[in-house]
Amino acid sequence: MERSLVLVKPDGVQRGLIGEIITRFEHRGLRLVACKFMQVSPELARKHYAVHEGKSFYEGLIQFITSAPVMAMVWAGPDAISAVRQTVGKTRGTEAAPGTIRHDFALQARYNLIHASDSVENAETEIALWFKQEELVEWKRCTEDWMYE
Ligand code: 3AN
Repeated sequence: MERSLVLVKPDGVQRGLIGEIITRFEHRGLRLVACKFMQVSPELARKHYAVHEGKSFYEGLIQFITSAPVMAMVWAGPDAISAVRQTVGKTRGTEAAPGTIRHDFALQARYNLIHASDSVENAETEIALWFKQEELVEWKRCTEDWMYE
């Protein structure tokens, strides 16, 4: 079972897409493990996006992610990293496949609604950065017996 850190970024929150995005992951069969609505501090933003430091869009990205609240979540399931990224779609809305969240609701790169972990290793680091151990809920969805082999 893998876990992925998912953020509904400020554009998704402001556009009223939190519910739609959660619904996509719920319908996919993934299990919500943690969730919190929060204002991101510059310190957390810089740690989270450290891999992009020095890139042309880095400072703008920090400004953006700290500009308004986000919904931080952890989703779990078999192959959750690729399942979540597949449902999210490619970085640019115009390159994302039809049916993905970014295709259906975004056009460009910065305002692409969601962050989703890109590897198991990064997911675990990101989950530890955003959530305390006691905020991660251990449970099982009744659908799992009919979806997970
Ligand atoms: P993804 O979120 O698809 O994994 P990354 O990790 O390459 O994409 O980029 C992280 C975030 O940086 C993106 N979600 C987006 O908000 C922002 N970003 C990436 N590329 C650009 C760009 N060319 N211009 C502005 N923002 C960008």
